[in-house]
Amino acid sequence: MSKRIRVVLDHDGQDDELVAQVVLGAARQYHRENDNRAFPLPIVDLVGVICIDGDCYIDPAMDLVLRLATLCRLARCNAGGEVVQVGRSSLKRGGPADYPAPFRAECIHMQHFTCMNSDVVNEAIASRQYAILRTDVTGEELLAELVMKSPEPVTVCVTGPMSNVAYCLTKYGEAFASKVERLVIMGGAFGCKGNVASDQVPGTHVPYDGSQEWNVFWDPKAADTVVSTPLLRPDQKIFFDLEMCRQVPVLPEFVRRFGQVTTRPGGLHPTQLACFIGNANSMCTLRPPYTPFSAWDSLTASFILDPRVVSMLEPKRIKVVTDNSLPNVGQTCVLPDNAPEGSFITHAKIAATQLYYDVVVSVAGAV
Ligand SMILES: [Ca+2]
Repeated sequence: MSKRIRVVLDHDGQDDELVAQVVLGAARQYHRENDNRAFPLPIVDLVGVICIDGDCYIDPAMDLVLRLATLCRLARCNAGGEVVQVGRSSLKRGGPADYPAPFRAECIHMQHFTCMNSDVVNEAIASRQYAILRTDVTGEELLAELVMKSPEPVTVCVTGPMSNVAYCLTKYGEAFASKVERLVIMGGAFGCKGNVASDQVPGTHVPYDGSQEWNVFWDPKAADTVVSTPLLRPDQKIFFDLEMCRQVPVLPEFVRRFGQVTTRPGGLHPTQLACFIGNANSMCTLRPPYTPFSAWDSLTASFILDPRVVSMLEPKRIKVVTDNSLPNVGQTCVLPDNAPEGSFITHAKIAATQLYYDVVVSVAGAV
C-alpha cells in the first residue's frame, strides 16, 4: 500500500524553487501515472509553503507562491485535498550579502505569466478554498505550527536558506524535531566549486573564494544549526549539494518538452502548469552564465515523489564555516569520518537524470 507523506516546502522564490513547488503541489499526477505494485510510490500531500526573502523580493514572491499553490490545487488529481497554507518568513539574512538583484527580480516576471492570471485562478484565490495566505503568523511560526500540530510526522523540503528550520529547532527543540519525518534539503557544495562569485556580492570588501553555495552563504549559522543538531539522525538530514544537482542541467531540449504537454493528446494548447514550468525554465536557460543552470530545487523535491530519482545516498561528515569575516564563510567542508569536529548528514550523490526529467514533465500535465 502507498505511504502518505505530508510535506511542507520552505523556499526562497526563484525559478526552480517554484518548479519544485509544482512538483510537490501536483505530485498526485505523477503518482497516478506511475504507481505500481512492484514499486509503490508515496502519496504526497503538500500542506504548506513558506517563502523567505532570499533569492526573491518577498512581496511579489508571496503573491506568486499563493497563485501557484492555488493553480496546483485546481488540478483534478488534487480533488478533496486540504487547503494549502502559505506563510511569509520574517527572518533576515545572517550571511554577508544579499542575492544578486537580477536573480531576485525573476519572481516579478513569473507572477505576471499569463497562466498565473486567468479569471479562474483569481476567483479561486478569492474563494480561499484551495490555498490561503496566513497573515496572522510569520512564516517561521507557520512552519512550526504545521509540523508540531500535524497528525503524523512531516517531511520538510528546504530549497532556500535554512533559516526557518534553524529557528524552529532552536525555539522548539524536541517538540519540533520529534514531528519531523526528515529534512530534504538543497544546500552546500561538498568538495566541488560553489556558485557564489565575488562579482555577485559587491560592497562587502571580502574576496570570497568561490567555495560557497548560495543557500548556505545567505545564512551560514542557520545551516550550521541544521547540520549539527543532535535532535535529528543523520539519515533524517538528506542534502542535495551543487555537485549532485549539476547532474540535472536545464537543457533546451528539456525545456521544449513542455510544449508537448497539452490539454488533450496531440492538442494545440499546453496545460497551465506546462506553460508555467516551460516559461520559468526558459528564463534559466537565458540567464548570464555565472554557472551552468541546474534544476537544483526541483530535483530535491522530485526525490520525495520517487526515491529512484537518487541512485546513491552516502553518509558524510561535514561542517559549515560560519565566520562572516572569512573568504570562505558559508563553505560546507567535507571531513574524514573520524574527524573530531563536524556532523554526519546524508548526501544524495547520484541522480537518475532521465527519471527526474520525466517526473517534471508528468506533473506538468495535472492542470
Ligand atoms: Ca534557493
